[in-house]
Amino acid sequence: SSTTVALLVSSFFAGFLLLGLLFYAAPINGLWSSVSASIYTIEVVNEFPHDPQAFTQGLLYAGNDTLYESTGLNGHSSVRRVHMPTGKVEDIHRMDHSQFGEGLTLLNERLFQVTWLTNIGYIYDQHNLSKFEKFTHEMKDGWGLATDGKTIFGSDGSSTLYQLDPKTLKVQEKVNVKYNGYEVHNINELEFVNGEVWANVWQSDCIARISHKDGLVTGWILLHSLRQGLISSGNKGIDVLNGIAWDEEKNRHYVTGKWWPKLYEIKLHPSV
Ligand code: DDQ
Ligand code: CA
Repeated sequence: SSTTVALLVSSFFAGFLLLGLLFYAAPINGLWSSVSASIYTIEVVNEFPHDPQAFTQGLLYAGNDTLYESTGLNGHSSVRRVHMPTGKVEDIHRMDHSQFGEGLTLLNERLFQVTWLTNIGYIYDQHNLSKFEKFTHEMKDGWGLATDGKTIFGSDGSSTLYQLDPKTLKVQEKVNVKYNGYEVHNINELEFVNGEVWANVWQSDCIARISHKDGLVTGWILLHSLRQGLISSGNKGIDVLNGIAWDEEKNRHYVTGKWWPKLYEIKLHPSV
């Protein structure tokens, strides 16, 4: 009958309307964007000694159980080669008291380091840390550095993730780091991991996994258990989580913090 036809037609349109509303409203309510980033918890698979005097600002793994580390604070800043299993400092360049060491990355046997509150950086010979030269860069400040072997990623404490040309140190690209439409500020120590950029977010116990192409945060790694564990076992004076290193060959992830007595090898577990 005609009423059945009218009912069918109207319910068809009502269905359309509902679907339309859902598609329209879901992004506004964050229904989709909130599920777009994965959350990871961690498991500690190994722990190693770490110099509790090191105010860690840059960290990287160079193969052969060797880490390079940059430390901050005026009068305590350094670049050092560290034997990972023992935490023993094998070579150290102590920086001038006026300098505050920050991010560090290794490319073609050269260590690039930036410094806090300046546009000045240094390039060291990986095999002889007392051999170095100076450079300047165009970021607003020097916080984190990392590399994929071609380009240098940099952070300056804002939400900007830079890409620098390793030859000229000029900015080639920059993206805004965003999660759920919000800018993520305080992007700090960096690591290039398997096509992504991982970043310590200063004063959080979290690492953001960032797509460097568009700046979108694709995942959050929650590491609060590490700092809390250290504090509850008596290390009251430690500072924030900072320092990510990746062993590409064995796909191992290492993290530490400023004045932390330990370096942790961690495994990620996806949650929710
Ligand atoms: N940054 O690592 C977040 C880039 C800088 C940390 C600065 C910590 C301030 C320490 C206080 C210095 C007092 C001389
Ligand atoms: Ca790093």
